[in-house]
Amino acid sequence: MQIETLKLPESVRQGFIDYSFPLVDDPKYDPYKPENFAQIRYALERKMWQLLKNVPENEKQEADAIISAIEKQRSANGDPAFIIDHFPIDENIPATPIEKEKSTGINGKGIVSELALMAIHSLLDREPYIIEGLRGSLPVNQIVPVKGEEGNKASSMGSKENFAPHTDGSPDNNPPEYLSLVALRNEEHASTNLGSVEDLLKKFSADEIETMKKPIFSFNTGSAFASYKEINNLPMLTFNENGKPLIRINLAGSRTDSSTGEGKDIIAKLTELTDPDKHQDFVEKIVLQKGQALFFDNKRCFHSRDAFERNYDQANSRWLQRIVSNYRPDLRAGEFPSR
Ligand SMILES: O=C(O)CCC(=O)C(=O)O
Ligand SMILES: [Fe+2]
Repeated sequence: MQIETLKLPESVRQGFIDYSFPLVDDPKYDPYKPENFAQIRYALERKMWQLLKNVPENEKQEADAIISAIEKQRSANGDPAFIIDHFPIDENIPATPIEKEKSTGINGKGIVSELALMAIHSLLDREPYIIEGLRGSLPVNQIVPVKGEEGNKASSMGSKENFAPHTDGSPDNNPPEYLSLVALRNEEHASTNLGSVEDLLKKFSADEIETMKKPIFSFNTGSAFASYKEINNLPMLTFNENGKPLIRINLAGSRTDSSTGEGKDIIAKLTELTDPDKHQDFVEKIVLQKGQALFFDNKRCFHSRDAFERNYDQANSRWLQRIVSNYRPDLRAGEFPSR
């Protein structure tokens, strides 16, 4: 898979920060209050677009590359991932939160990187949403290595162990379609690994692919969720309207299981092929640097994170922020939000 890295023009980065800061700096304004959430997303999306369309001549090429990547990503047909470099992030990054729930940004209300993630998802025609019960039920999740969770292989709170390959929301009725991660800090150089399902399927026979399409798989949550959830009798492989393969998987422990032997064999083969330590050529190792944001189709890719040693000083520990989103429903066409 090709993962393009595109630079956000400086005038867009700075313009977005200048626009957002008065907003988040107002202690009375909570962007994540439900009635504000939709409104602010719309305002941020418009601002980002306006900035991209009005760059000075010397930044036109950079801006056009971003606009073209955004347009390609709107239909789930082209490359399933891209990286935006020079992403708007807070100038003074606060200490990495100890707790998984809340960022300690401006007034505890979130910081500019969170708002920029929302703006880009909206431009991609996706609506960020809140995963109820996960990490304080906030739209932006703080991905930090949590003390006491070092050995957790099934959660982004872990560190010392590889975080197993997965798609987000595997036990959900409607797993997120799109996902992004922005790095505020990654001094530990922990790698996020991304592979495309299209490339992965080349390693499977036609019979094995048929097995993946059978409703013989079950998926359950791990410890990150407030309450246990499972979903049964589903295929792990489906296809979108462009014929692109979509997967639902979580290879940590028994978070994906099957009622049949052939299903179990598939899970074993997937575990083997996607092992983060095996460095397969179809898996990209991405060490997100401060100010880089990775955007990808959650179902057209699987992702994992390599083991790393958390900074002893928690204040400087790795800190990513994540948003998930689904296609924006077309209300006029009678579509209703799936969540
Ligand atoms: O920490 C990482 O690089 C990946 C985290 C992850 O899988 C997630 O937040 O969904
Ligand atoms: Fe994930």
